[in-house]
Amino acid sequence: MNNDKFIKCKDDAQYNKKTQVGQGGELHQIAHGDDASLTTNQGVPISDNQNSLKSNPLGPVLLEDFILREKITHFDHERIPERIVHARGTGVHGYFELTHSLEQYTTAKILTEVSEQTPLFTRISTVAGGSGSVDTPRDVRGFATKFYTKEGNWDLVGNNVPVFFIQDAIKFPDLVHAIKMEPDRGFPQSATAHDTFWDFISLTPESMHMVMWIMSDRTIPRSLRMIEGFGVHSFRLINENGHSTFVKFHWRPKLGLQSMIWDEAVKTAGADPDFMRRELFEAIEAGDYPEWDLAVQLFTAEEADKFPFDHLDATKLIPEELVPLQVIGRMVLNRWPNNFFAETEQVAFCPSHVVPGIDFSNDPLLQGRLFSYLDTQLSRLGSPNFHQIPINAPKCPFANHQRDGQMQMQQPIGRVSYEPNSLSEAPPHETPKGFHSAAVIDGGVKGRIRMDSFADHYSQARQFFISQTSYEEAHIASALIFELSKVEHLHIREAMVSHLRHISEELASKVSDGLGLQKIPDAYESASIVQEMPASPALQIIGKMKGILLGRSIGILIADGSNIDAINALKKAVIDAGASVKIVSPKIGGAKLSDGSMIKVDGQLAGTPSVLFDAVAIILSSEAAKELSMEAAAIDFIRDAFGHLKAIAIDNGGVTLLKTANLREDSGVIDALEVEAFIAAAKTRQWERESAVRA
Ligand code: HDE
Repeated sequence: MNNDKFIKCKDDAQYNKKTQVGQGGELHQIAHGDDASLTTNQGVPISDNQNSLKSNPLGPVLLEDFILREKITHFDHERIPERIVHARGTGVHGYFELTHSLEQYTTAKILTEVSEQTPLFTRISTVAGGSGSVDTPRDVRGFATKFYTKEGNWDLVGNNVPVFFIQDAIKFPDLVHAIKMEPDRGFPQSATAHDTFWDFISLTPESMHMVMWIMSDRTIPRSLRMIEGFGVHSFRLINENGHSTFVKFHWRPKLGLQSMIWDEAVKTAGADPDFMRRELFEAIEAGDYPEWDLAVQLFTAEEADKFPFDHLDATKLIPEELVPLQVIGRMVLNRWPNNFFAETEQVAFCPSHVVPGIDFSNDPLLQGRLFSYLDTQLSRLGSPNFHQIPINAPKCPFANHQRDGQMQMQQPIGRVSYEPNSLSEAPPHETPKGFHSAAVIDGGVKGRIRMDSFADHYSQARQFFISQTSYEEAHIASALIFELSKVEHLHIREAMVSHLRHISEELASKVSDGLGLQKIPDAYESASIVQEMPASPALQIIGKMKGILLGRSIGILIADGSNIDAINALKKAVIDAGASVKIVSPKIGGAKLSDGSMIKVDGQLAGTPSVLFDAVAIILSSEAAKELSMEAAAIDFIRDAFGHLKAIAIDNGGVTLLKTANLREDSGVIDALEVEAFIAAAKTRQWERESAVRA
């Protein structure tokens, strides 16, 4: 988008103007004559946008200045309430393409018309922080997609974790109050590491499975392009005969799963608070469109009855080993919004937005959500006409007799606004193809009852823990120690350890030891027997990392005198392998290389630490290496890359820096000339190094 440029001549209101036009040409500029003039919202051309109207040059400003008042009033009302949860989010347009028809199970066209592309908008968010919070807290990521299908909008509003904290929607306000900043002090922003969160959790045993997920590295993803997405609840698909099948939805990233190391996430927050948003933006700008497979788990009510848990309980998942995933299509995100507010902020997701052929299950958490989202959109967007905002409007025709309300943008014609009627020629009418609920027979005793089948709170938490690699298990223990060390009340720390004893005695004693508890607390009284479930490798992150460089970023630290051949050889190999390269140097203006040529620099050393990269190379002349050995930013660059288990390519200058940083060479530290070996090492983290850098 072009920027307005107005250059005020000293004494008169002559301006040099440049027209501002949005990409879609949607800007409300009104042309007067040949010129596209700046106008008020009433279309009145403005002659002076620099000075308010005064009674005399030194005098007070006049109330009469309608131009000033209109501009300031509009500005005063620019903000709308941010989302209560998931306030910070990043949205992108894209499409869904079905590759495998589910015709046998559903009438929904989006799930039956193979090769058809359905436009969509996906918003990925953190949960706890405000809209201005950082991108890399330890937090669940929301994963919400609005499909603009031929039969109306379908919103799949999920998370990057397949389970949730609570079983019943009535607990949601308590959970969110506990997780958000504490009301008396207004902090912490976007962090679970505080007393009220762990107090609530320690008194809510049903949250233990989710606790395992949020303490794992799933909640510190490397990139929004490298997360999975889950619809969480069971939904229903309904076919032509009215027969219904349960379904769980899964998004699987084409780039594979990848997470950060905790220390890396903490430092990234300082280096680039918008890291995730920027990374996604840059990928889309570069044409590296992120892609996910959509997969389903399908099962009948009879099969569900045999599961050793209740699939209507959102604290449980269905292991892939029990019900395998079937890939049915793919999502590509390929267009950044024109305007953040108009699209990402105003998009209104509601799990109740489904299309014919898709229906809800009785999951009590889902049932509560069906009410909550519509209600919250009314408060956020201020009008029942929020569906008319372009980002929310269906792309198929829609018509009914709902009328009026604040900010009505449509002008329905005629005298009829009711149904049935005989006065209009082609009134919108009911259709047999319309939405039908599954014909389910429900019965039982009315009451505030929680099913016995919801009582097992530890078995799947335990299954999750034993499914991890030893590195991931260690990260879960460290995360728990970190979080609980921030909790001031001893009894809360002890209560958490008493829950962990049902998940893993080893984990409980590690955490107890890490917290310095004098004695390991007794196990919490469990409402049911903990079942021994088999390990499910699909629950790991490391097992799902892809050994590819695609989508990753490599930083090369250079300075004046760096060897041009080494830089070029590395750059070529990295780009050929699908990654991007950024040159980091002490000065942003460029560096003079060994052959006297100048190289363009992408980031200045102090502002571009190695946390921003997946692997690094250090190519320095011996003089530059000596100079940088006195530079904290350079030492941190290599020390952090080492501590964060990254592959490091070094030449002789790099060796000097390595020694100054007091680091020892290992198999992940590679001679810069061994380009192939570096590429191979950069495709993963150097896990075996971890025991050398963290206890
Ligand atoms: Fe949400 N949730 N939620 N949630 N949620 C909201 O709706 C709510 C839950 C999720 O990018 C709110 O528009 C209740 C589970 C996402 O705009 C609100 C319960 C899952 C987003 C709300 C839950 C989610 C929200 C706040 C318990 C994963 C962001 C603003 C019954 C399956 C969507 C808004 C976006 C947002 C309520 C639990 C995912 C208040 C009552 C479980 C991705 O309506």
